[in-house]
Amino acid sequence: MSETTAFSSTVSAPNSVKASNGILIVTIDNAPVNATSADVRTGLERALSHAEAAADVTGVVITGAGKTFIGGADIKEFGKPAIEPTLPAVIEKIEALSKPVVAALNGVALGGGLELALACHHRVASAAAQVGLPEVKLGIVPGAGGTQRLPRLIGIPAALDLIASGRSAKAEEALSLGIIDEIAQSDLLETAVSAARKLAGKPLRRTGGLTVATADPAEIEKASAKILAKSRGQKAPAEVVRLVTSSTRPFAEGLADERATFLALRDSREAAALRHVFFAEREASKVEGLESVEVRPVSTIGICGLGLMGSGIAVAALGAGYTVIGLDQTPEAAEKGRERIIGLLERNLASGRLDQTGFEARKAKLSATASDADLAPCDLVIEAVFDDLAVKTELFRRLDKVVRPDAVLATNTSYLNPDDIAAATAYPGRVLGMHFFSPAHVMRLIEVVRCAKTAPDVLATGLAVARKLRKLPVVTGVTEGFIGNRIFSAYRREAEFLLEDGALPHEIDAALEDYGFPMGLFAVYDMAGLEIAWARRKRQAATRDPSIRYVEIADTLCEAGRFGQKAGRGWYAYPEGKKAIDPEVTAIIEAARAKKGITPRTFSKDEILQRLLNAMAAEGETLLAEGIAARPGDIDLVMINGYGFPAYKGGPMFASN
Ligand code: T1G
Repeated sequence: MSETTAFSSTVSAPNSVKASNGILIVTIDNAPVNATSADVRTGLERALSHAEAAADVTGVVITGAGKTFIGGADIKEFGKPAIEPTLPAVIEKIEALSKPVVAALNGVALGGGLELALACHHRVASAAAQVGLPEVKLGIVPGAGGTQRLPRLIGIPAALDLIASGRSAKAEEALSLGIIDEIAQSDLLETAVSAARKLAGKPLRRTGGLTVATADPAEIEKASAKILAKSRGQKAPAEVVRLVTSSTRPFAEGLADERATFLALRDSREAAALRHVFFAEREASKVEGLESVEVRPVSTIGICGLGLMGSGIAVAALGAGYTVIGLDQTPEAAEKGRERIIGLLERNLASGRLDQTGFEARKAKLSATASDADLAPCDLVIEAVFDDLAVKTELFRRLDKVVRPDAVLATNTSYLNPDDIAAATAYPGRVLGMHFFSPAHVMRLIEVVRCAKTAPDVLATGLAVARKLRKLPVVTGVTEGFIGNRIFSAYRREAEFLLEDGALPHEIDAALEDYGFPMGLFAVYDMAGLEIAWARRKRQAATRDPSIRYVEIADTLCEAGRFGQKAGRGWYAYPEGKKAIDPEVTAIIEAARAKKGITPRTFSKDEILQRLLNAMAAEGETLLAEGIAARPGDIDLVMINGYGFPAYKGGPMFASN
């Protein structure tokens, strides 16, 4: 006879409540994150009905198996016909039960998971538990009571902060806010059972019946305005503000409005785009053929070149717990680099992102040198030296003599061919590309370049290190500019075609910013500087195919010394540092049109956008056909995380569907 009763294939409880003094301990076991699937909801409903009816049951504890309480509603069910019971129905049953229901948060309680816990009559958490309502990150609002119950527990300002940001709160903060009632000092389940027993037979605090504490209208107004300003055209944050600030109305009315809003947003294009991004991020790290490959152990990372990029990589590596040995050309340069890294850590300390213990631990794991020999203990060396083939190959040849044969060598090159660098080393199989995006301690994206000879376990090691750096690794094949710069070059080229055809820089930038890019292409161009691209175009001039359309406008700007914001003028003028349309640039563009005999026409924002999106998607299709990118979602992730493409539009490949 089984020891447990299975209320469904994912929800069970021990047969007898004797051992738990009349408390029914209900466990949700729905790998990988205990999402509230239809089976989970059915099991919970049956367990609650049993608890209500069973004379020997005096209370209920609900907990999760594994490291997660409940990771949320089952996103994979979105877009499919609803299956009863809905999550709100199960949650309503919990809150209305005549016997106490205690949530035992054994791990993260997110989205519907936290909403279920909020309807319980008491919440106990393990010290490692975290809670949050991240629905806005999926383009939706909480759909099972979160916007109505959370303000009843913690007030409107705190609820606005958590729900509109989608951030998680650790157990300590959740306790101080009033989201949870206690943190288990010993065994979580024992603490929860004891809490349920104390509540048995007593009047129960039903969250839905609580009154929302009055808050300072000015504070609410200020918080709301900040959220709306940050939402940059997304719908969900604005709806969160509306639902939470109106949670003082009758509970049933608020629930109905919340549910209707959730359903409408769930079926929106914006939510579909964000779900696409969510799943694409998880797909990106699944590389065919690497499933059973063992990664090489990495604990010490060498970083060659301690400039802006190298020092950013060092901060990320130190933050992930690695020992870091920095190398630069001279002892002075090495010391300067070490100071730059410490300076970045001090900035994190000052901002509260890092505490003193963390700062000291990182500092203790950092050293800098001008001597190659000091890199001997490194398991992985990442070079971020000047982007010149001779410089990089010479460095890797020196490293061949210093590090172990099984140490991994990674090049951070943006535009060189990593195969050429690998070919110059003694063990090409240990070479791969790790193309970080600057500032490397902030930007999540790393393009992990699979060179022709990269060994599978070296690629797997690069991916594992990238994930430990809390980065978003996307594998790319070898091509000039990899995925991101190939797409960027294609859409920059199309934008310059548009200039010749009749559009102006500020019109193109306005179209991109209206679509959701934080900055237009030409403004970005001016910020990055025009000279590097100009130098590359000059190198390519001799071999350029004259039959392919080439726009000379950017060359003309550079020849006139208009290198961008740093030079005080580029695509725009910058009087007192403020971007302004420059009639000189308009004249240069008009002259270029005349030289090619082009009769300019005006373009609507939609026409401009469509041409740019089509150019990105077309280049993406080429990258897929060439095998440079493994899947469309990878291309979307690169453009969203490296080039400002708005996530709530899903990326160029999603947007082209
Ligand atoms: N639904 C379905 N699948 C999910 C899922 C979810 N909510 N969360 C994760 N997965 C899958 C994921 O795709 C991956 O699948 C595997 O689980 C491991 O995920 C009504 C409507 C919980 C912190 O937004 O933040 O509740 O690749 O790699 O690093 O108001 O998953 O193995 O096939 O991320 O340990 C709100 C989303 C939903 C939380 C665990 N909840 N999930 O992190 O694992 S909407 C969220 C996460 C909602 C209610 C509304 C994380 C995690 P595969 P993983 P992890």
